[in-house]
Amino acid sequence: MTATARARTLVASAERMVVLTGAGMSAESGVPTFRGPAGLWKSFRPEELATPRAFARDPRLVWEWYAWRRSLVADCQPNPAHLALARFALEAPGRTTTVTQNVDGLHHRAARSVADDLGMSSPEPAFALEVHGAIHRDRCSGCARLVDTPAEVDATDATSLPRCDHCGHLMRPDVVWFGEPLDPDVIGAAFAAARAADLCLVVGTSALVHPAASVPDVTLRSGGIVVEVNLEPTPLSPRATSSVMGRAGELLPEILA
Ligand code: BV8
Ligand code: ZN
Repeated sequence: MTATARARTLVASAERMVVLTGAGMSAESGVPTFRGPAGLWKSFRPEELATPRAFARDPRLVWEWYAWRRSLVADCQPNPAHLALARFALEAPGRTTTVTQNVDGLHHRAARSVADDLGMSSPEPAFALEVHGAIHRDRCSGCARLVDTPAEVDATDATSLPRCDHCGHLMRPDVVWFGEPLDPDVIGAAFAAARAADLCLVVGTSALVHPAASVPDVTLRSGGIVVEVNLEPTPLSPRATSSVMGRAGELLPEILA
């Protein structure tokens, strides 16, 4: 039996599944991953820009990076991996919970388009828990007020950066930076789904960033198993019952068929 066929059998016999996704899930949509050559921006490592200290030191530079990523993501479409997962979740509501580290919103977009195709009123069962936030939303760095559809950011000079019309503080992307706590309700829901799952499907993540990277271990500790899909082995591979090497966009439609 091929690794893909085995993964498909394991997924088919799972009662409750939690899915953890990372940048590799969106790679085939054209969104650069973090590690490896594609992750660099103007020779900055993501960890150098995605921090409160970087924003305090040079908000214009940080906004220039997020404006670049926002415009890039806006031109990307969900790929067959996002669509297969959305269909799987919508066809058996309550059976699957998706937890994503991605801030690109592509899981939500896939959920909406598949729900339309299936003539379903609510895409919500296929919405992902965005534990690291969402790049298309702004949040005030002072009063935390959210702006869902922010204006395009002109990051050419610091005086033109967006400010809160309530308290005047600088707006920032509504993402979680390194050294910042995750939203306790969102990560709490992710861990609860991981505890209740008998299978954790891990797709396109190097499983290095915490606490998201410990979602599979929560499922393992509560007696469940891990199935991994990645281009290459990761620190998680030794703990996976099945590790399928390849591209998520090609493998997930087969595994979730
Ligand atoms: C916090 C949003 C505490 C912003 C991101 C325990 C141990 C060690 C360190 C820590 C620890 N606990 C906390 C830390 C510190 C830190 C951390 O984990 N550091 C790491 C670097 C060691 N964690 C934090 O700081 C977290 N906060 O702990 O707060 C606290 C508590 C109370 C009060 C104050 C503080 C916050 C972490 C969140 C940071 N924000 N993103 C933005 O996007 O700009 S993280 C960001 O990087 C992503 O969201 C993602 O999580 C991570 C990138 O990882 P991946 O998604 O896996 O991407 P990567 O490129 O690495 O890998 C891609 C994979 O896909 C590869 O394996 C590749 O082979 C594969 N692939 C590629 N193409 C394909 C594919 N697979 C299949 N198909 C393909 N086509
Ligand atoms: Zn404010």
